[in-house]
Amino acid sequence: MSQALSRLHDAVCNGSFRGIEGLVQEALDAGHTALQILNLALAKGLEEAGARFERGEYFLPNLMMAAKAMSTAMAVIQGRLATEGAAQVSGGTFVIGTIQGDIHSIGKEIVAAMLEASGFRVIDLGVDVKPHLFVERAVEHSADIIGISALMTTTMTHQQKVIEILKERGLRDRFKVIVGGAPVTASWAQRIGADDFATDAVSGVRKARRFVER
Ligand code: B12
Repeated sequence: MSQALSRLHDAVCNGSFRGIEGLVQEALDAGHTALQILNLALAKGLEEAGARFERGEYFLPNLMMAAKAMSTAMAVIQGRLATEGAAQVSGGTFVIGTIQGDIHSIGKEIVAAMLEASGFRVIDLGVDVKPHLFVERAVEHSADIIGISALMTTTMTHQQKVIEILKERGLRDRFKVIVGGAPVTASWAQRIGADDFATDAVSGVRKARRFVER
């Protein structure tokens, strides 16, 4: 890893959000793409913070600082992520949000940014989104795909409600549904009747593109 990326990785992991914009600029000046910065430095830095939390070396405030550092840095490269993917064809409309009871936003935002970079029109509903709102916004925006993020085993169960509402309203065939987030598995997706699942942004975007290219 280059020095610029390594400094960014450490800044996210240590939650040093002040001045992190300058470190992102240094990495860009050193010739790194926004996608490299995201995948090699920012995401890995947050991953490390999460691992320290799980080992009991970090507490919630450390995580919150790391998350703030990540989102501050993300704001600098968000536009570039979209430009880097601008040459690609339009992908359709993707409604995304984090399910009710869950406020984890970082993974969802990365997926949203990478979908945009890949040519999708993205409608981001934010966090703690009630199941019926996924359905109503998807209808309103004539979406092709609904993406539901959940980072906790306790909130993951609400992903199922979105699919139940789609069925109740006779809309199940109108949208593809992709469930995502660290606790989600293929068997969970199958059990609740989702069309697919993803536990990382790259495969999520690849699967989404497959749906609209059919
Ligand atoms: C950062 C973090 C926080 C931050 C969130 C900040 C923010 N703005 O998002 C803060 C500090 C606020 C937080 C709070 C809490 N957290 Co927290 N948090 C984490 C942590 C360390 C990292 C999550 C993260 O951002 N990862 C980085 C991103 C890039 O990865 P990702 O989210 O997995 O997303 C990727 C994929 O999953 C996928 N993806 C995600 N969504 C979607 C959607 C679609 C459609 C697709 C295709 C793909 C996709 O693509 C993404 C990019 O590659 C995890 C531990 C971990 N290792 O996951 C715990 C973790 C998720 N948190 C946990 C807990 C318990 C909590 C709290 C309840 C703590 C508390 N006691 O208050 C609260 C929850 C509040 C709530 N109601 O939601 C637990 C959940 C346990 C469980 N039951 O399953 C975890 C697993 C930690 C642990 N081991 O205990 N947390």
